[in-house]
Amino acid sequence: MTTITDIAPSQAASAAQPLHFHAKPAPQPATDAGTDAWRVEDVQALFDLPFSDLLHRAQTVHREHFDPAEVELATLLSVKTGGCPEDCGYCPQSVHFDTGLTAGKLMGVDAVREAAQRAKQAGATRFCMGAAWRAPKDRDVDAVAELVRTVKAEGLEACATLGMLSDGHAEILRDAGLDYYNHNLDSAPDFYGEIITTRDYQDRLDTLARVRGAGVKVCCGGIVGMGESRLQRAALVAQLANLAPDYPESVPINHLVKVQGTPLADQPDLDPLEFVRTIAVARITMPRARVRLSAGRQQMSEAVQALCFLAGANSIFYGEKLLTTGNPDVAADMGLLAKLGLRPRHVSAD
Ligand code: SAM
Ligand code: DTB
Ligand code: SF4
Repeated sequence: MTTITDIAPSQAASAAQPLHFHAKPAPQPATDAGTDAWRVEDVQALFDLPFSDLLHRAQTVHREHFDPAEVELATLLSVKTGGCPEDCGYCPQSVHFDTGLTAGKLMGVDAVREAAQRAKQAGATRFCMGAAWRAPKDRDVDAVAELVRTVKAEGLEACATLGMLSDGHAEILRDAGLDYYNHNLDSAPDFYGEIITTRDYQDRLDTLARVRGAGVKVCCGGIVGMGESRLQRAALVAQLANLAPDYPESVPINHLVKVQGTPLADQPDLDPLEFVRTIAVARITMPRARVRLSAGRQQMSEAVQALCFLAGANSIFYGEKLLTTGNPDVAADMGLLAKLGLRPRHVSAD
């Protein structure tokens, strides 16, 4: 048996050194065309990394840009529910599918103020209002601008997701104090037509350009688990990462919530580790973005959520409800964060 006294000092020193196993160099954005755009094949190569290499890389990038213990809490409110003319195959709010949802009118200022106050009280710093519109009319935008002023007056960051915007709409929302506009690309360009037929990808890109043009911060992500391939997940992430002039400040990664009555209700389950990989790849390709572990957390184990935080997610939807479906309750989320040594982000909203 070898004891420590049998080993020369230099050997003892080296024996005490941790061993470092270096993975193959990981993919970087292509620069050969003089751009720093991500090629889909390079994003796919990230997806294909051994799981531990992928998570190590994502953790490293995360820690270079963020405090890894801090998680943003964003509360959602459906300010106008159901009756949407679009046919997005995942969505319980489309008129094309019978999901048993009762459509409603746009909520008033008082009810929104109360919801914002409750969210703030519970510790949220961002308040996101969702409306089931294909595209708001001018008078809808004016009414939502009033809701934005109401939310801002409570000292919260304001976000809205209202569908496609026309010229001038983003400016009205900006002048009301809107911080972020959420408009997701949702899937890869070549998968989009299988999920939605009432609009196309370019419509989404046009609205995103209007939001950017008005100087409103962009919240844009997608849904995973709709039957897309890994290559298509990579293509979605590449689209997000390559958005010009910069990638979104906020990137919600939703797991499909299967709602009875929608065409995707019986979609086979995605391997949860593939969802974690998607979070990690989003973190690596969009290092400064808030990557939000979004819809689908209620159906996810705590262990998978913990892996998502390890993979670089640093934001969640917080509060019992998403728009129309459930979300973990506040006590459960506070328990999970405490268990993981994570703490909610605090901002002093101006
Ligand atoms: N109508 C607007 C629009 O589509 O842009 C705003 C509201 S829409 C409900 C906002 C986002 O919710 C969609 O882009 C999609 O990412 C997400 N979403 C809707 N239904 C979902 C589901 N069943 N599972 C996961 N995400 C969903
Ligand atoms: C986003 O990316 N996800 C949120 C928010 N932006 C608007 C919506 C999730 C909706 C999940 C299904 C529902 O509750 O209706
Ligand atoms: Fe309408 Fe938005 Fe739902 Fe599509 S995702 S049906 S646009 S509310």
